[in-house]
Order: sequence, then C-alpha cells, then structure tokens
Amino acid sequence: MAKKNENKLEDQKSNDLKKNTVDNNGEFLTTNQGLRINDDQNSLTAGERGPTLLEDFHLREKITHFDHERIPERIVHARGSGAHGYFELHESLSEYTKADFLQTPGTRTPVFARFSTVAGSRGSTDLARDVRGFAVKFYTQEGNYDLVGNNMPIFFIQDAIKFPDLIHAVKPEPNNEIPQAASAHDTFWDFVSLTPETMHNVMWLMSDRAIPRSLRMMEGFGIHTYRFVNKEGKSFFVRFHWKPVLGVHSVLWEEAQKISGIDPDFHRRDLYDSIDKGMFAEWDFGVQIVNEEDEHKFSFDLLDPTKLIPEELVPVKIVGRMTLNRNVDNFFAETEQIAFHPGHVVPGIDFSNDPLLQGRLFSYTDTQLIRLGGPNFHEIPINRPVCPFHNNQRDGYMRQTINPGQSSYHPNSTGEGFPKQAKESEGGYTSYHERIDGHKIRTRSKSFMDHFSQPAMFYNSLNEVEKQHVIDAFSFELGKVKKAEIRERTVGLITKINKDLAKLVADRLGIKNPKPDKIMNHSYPADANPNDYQPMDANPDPKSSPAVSMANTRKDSIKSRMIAFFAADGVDAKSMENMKKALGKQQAIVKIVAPHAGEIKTSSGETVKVDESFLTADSVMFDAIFIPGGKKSINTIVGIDKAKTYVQDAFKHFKPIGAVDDGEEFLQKSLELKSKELPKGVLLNEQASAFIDAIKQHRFWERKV
Ligand code: HDE
Repeated sequence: MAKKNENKLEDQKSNDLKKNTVDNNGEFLTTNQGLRINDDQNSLTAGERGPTLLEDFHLREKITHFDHERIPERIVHARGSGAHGYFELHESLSEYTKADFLQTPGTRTPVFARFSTVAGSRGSTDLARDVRGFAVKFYTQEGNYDLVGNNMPIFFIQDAIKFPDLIHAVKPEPNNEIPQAASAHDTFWDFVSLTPETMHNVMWLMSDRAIPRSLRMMEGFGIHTYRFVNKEGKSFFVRFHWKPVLGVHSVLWEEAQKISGIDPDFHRRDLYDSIDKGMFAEWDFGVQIVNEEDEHKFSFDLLDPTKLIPEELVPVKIVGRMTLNRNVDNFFAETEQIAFHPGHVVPGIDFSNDPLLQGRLFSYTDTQLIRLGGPNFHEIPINRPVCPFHNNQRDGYMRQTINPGQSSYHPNSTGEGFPKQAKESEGGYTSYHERIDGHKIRTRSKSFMDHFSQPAMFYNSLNEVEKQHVIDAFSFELGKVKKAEIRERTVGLITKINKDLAKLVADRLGIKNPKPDKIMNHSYPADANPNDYQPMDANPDPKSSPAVSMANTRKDSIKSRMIAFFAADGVDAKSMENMKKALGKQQAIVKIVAPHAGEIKTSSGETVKVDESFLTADSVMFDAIFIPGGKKSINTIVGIDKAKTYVQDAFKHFKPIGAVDDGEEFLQKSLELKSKELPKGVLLNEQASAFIDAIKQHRFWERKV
C-alpha cells in the first residue's frame, strides 16, 4: 500500500518531506552530536550549592540553541497558517499554455498553501480588518510554481516603489509601535488620503471581505495580469482566481473584535481542525483569459493592479480544484520556513509589465536572504522542488547539498559539460519575446489615472447590508484618526466615488460639508505638473459587477459549520439526538454548550460529554444555535445570564437560531419576541431540514435587530 502511494504524483512532496521527518517516539534523549543524556534536570555545578561549570556541554548546547530559535518575521504577511494538499486539473489549458501541470485533466500536483494577514505581527489576531494573503506553491514536475496572491482582486498601489511607503503607513506607528494589526490610525489614512490610487483596495478593505468567517471561505486572486504562452509560442493575458467551494462568507465587525479577544487563533484553528476532522478545504481554480489583440479594449489598463476585470466582461473559466487535506507536522519547519516568490514560474507562464508585479520579482528572494539567513533556503525541505535541480551555485551558509567533482562553472569540459542547458523542446524556460520600445523614464501612464470608477462600481454592486457595513467601517476607522485634516481629506476622496456614501460617513465624523481636496493626488514627481497626475472622474463601466458582492455567493452547504447546542442535565435526548444526527449528515459540527464542563445527563439517563461551558465559549464562535427540549435543562439555562446574552448576540448577528419543545420558553425569555410572527431565521419546532436550510443562508440580514 505504502509503495503504491509513493508512485502517486500528489504524494511526491509529502514523501520528500518524510526524509527529514524525525520521530522521537521510543528514542533516547541525546545532544545534537548523538550523545545520550543522563540528566536533563540539573546543571553541572561545583558542589551542591556551588557555581555552574562552563564545562557543562549539554547546558551550553541547550541554551545556545534556544537563544537562537527565533528568525525575523516576514516584513509583511507575518501571521500565517498553512496546509498541504493537491491541485487537480479538470479541464486542459493546452490551448493557452504549455505549463505541464495544466495539460492533462486528472493530473494532480502537490501544493502547499499559506494564508496570512498583512499588517500584524506573528502573534497578532486572525480577525484583524486586513487583506489576506493567499499564496500557493505548486510542486510541479517542471519546478516550483508559486501563485502568490491575496483575497482581494486588486492592490492599493500601482508601482512597487510605493510599497515601503504603504507598509510603513499601515504598520504600527514608529514612535510608539501602536496600533497592532490595525489600519485604523493616522498614518495609514494619511497615506490613503494623499494617494487616490489606494481607494479601490480601500473600499474592499472597508467591506466584509476584510473579516472572513474562515480562511476556507474566502476567494483568492493572483491580482496582476500574467501571461500564458502555448506550445506554438502564442501568448494570452491571464488573471488567476480561487473560488471557495463553501462560498464566500464573513463575520460582522463586532464579532471580529470579540473573537480577537476570545480566540485570536480563530482562523488558524478553524483550518487546522477542519482538516484534522477530514473536512478538507477546497477551492475551484479559474482563469480569466484575454487575447493579446484585446489588450486595449477595456476602459482600464490591464497592467494596472488597482483594477479588476469584471467577471461579467470576461467570465472566470473554472479548470481545476485545490484540496488542502494535510496539516503541517511542524509549524516552523513548514509554514514559517516556506518561501514564496511570484517569480517562481514554469514554462508557459510569464509576466506582464505591471509595474507592481515587476517590483515584486526582485523583492521576494531579497527578503528570504535575510529572513531565512542566506542563499540556501531553497534546500529547506518545504522549499525543495519535487523534480531534480542542478546548477553551479555553490557554498553559502548552511549548504546541505554535497556536489562532488571538479567543476562548478559553465561551460566546462572538466564535468563533461554538465549540468547542461535545456532546449525549449527539452523543457528549457524561454521568456516571451515581447517587443519593447520606449524611453527610459519615470512616469505613470495616463491609462492608470482612473482611480474612482472601479471603487464606484464596487460600491454600486453591494446590497444594502453590505453598503451599511462599508459605511460603518469607514466611520470606525476614520473615527480613530486623530488629525481632522486627514479625516476630511479622506472623506473628500470618498465624494469622488459616491456622494451618498461620503455624506453618510461625514455625518458620523461630524464633517459638515465634505469636499474633494483641490489637488487630490499628492503623489507625483517633484518636477511634474500636478495637473498631469489628477485622477479622472468616476465613470464606472460596467456600472456594477454582481460577482463582487458576497450576497451572490453560493449557499449550498453547511459542511464544517459550528452549531452550539444549549444543554443541561435533563435535556431531552430525542430532540437533541435527532438534530445532531441530521446536522452530522451534512458534516456540520455540533458542540454541546452546558452550564459546566465535564458531563451532563439526558432525560433518559444517558451521559453526554460537554464540549464547552458558557464561560469558555461565546456566541461569536458559532454559526448557529439550537436549543433542544427538556424541562429541567431549560429551567437551568433560563437562570444563566450568559446563556441569554449568547442568544441575544446570535440574534443581533443575524444568525439562525432553532428551538424545539421547552426550548421555546428559553427563546421567548431571552429574545422577548412580541409579535406572533417569528423573526427571519428564528425557527420554532421546525424540521431539521428547515434548520439546515437556514444555516446554509449564513445570515438573515433582513432581520430587524
Ligand atoms: Fe508581497 N511580499 N509584496 N504582495 N506578499 C511578501 O515576501 C512585496 C504584493 C504577498 O505566505 C514578502 O516572503 C512587494 C501583492 C503574499 O509567505 C515581501 C510588493 C500581493 C505574501 C513582499 C508586494 C502580495 C507576500 C514578505 C509590491 C498580492 C506572503 C515575506 C510590489 C498579489 C507569502 C515574503 C507567504 C509577502 C514584497 C505586493 C502577496 C517583502 C515589494 C500585490 C501572499 O517580499
């Protein structure tokens, strides 16, 4: 059986990692030199109460290694969670690209995916309002291909040279290192207010996309336009998409804030636990393909990373699926040491001249050199390709590879000319022969000056609830900004996107008459005429793009959703078990929440294990609440204040709530339902199927709260 697995392409990486996996089970404790340790409890001292001796090699080795355990965290995307899996191609892309892993339907390629927040440190909360990184390493037979994207289809800036400014502005302020993992402070909004090209990504950041319910419920985007090149040498522009099989869902800002306190590892735990339970995380992989001849047919520039290609103009063609099915064995060795790079490509995938992408191509290796401590980070197990690699690069800190022989240069005769170059027909990478003709200049193309049309399109595409959340988010974030002129300048920019939105935000900030700043773009070269850098007025084309609204996501599954069952001694076994079984069939996860930890006894005397007490959990950890019957159980729960707030919060957060039999009494007492007609998503004595359908909806936004 093991032999068979070794032959499977999708297992190649995990088999490779096994070579470096060391299991301590049943082994003696030793030094790093293999010497068995007799006493790991006491240092070597001169006498019982005397000084410690320098001679104690075990103490020295142990402490020295400990002293050097930390490496620098990533300058951005420091906090991340990752998992292994595979990518399966369903439809050949051979018409567009010669990339080997995209040729034959059914081909499985091992992958490692890492999701991250951008601004926070390694130990910061998962639920920060932030963009999420969505990076996938494909271990293909032609070398590693890294698709290093985000969960939003556009970026804040158009040129890599502004990246350090953007990141300095959003990170904690340099004088006091406040605030952690938050954009709600002066320097971020100062930069935004002076740099109108940020506004499209800012709109997405203010939307619920920035506070996902789960890493498994967010989309991924390559953002930049890349190139495909087929066997005939013909090129196509391409944008990459990941669409979550569970749909795109978020939490509310109030929930995000609470979760950050109650369980800052919420997303990491959710990914780990669901994979652990065999509920694998899945995304469909899609491409938007644009013929080279059509490069200029859009109202925006394809090379501009602050623009998306509306899916209504160029549909996303779904061609495969990624399944993450294996947790890491060691977080540091795998998730922390993985090194992504948008420049890791394979034949058939190439770059466009997007100036943001071009800058990234330099940055990633550069940052790994300092973060991972030298040029040999490609030898770290998680970073090694599954295909062989040979070249004349040598030496450097921590070199693992032993290259025998006399020759380390090319051309050589001492090594009989090896390693040799590969012809294109042998899989040698050739760059696309794009014709370039231009002056060496520093300027921004005029075609990049439309900063407001797509933010306006985004806002137009949201439903009323989504719009309200954007208004609330702007009001919160700008409300945290101390300098009035920054608030005013930003609201001025919002007027250019949507006057109603600007007015609503302005009212919340006490700004009387929001006006666009006279010179709105402050990021232009010293010698330039500022007028040449002024953004164009919004003229969205199309006016809206339904695909960007989360309200239009698929809602057909409750797999891995967390459902709290309120129960105490005397809970009605039948109503609890019936619902539990029905939810279990749909692969939802039921957690018994009780007045105390340990166990409770049902009405029929059986013992049930308690998962959480009302003290250890909170409504924000769950997708829905169910209250089974049982007079005694309900009598107990009615007396617990936290249980009542639990339900009230779930109600306020638009979540489905179900109750049967005596459970109704608790619901009535907690929610004080006055009218006979039940609020949307509150279900009394309904079939399990109705409760399941309600959970599929995720939230009942139309509920009056
Ligand atoms: Fe990155 N980015 N980035 N970035 N980025 C890094 O590389 C950089 C950008 C993204 O899980 C760094 O290994 C520049 C866009 C992800 O390990 C660094 C620019 C997009 C990750 C870096 C950008 C991304 C990174 C820090 C402007 C979406 C985490 C640590 C030109 C398409 C990968 C590291 C992981 C990480 C530079 C802009 C995505 C410093 C200079 C746009 C998902 O090299």
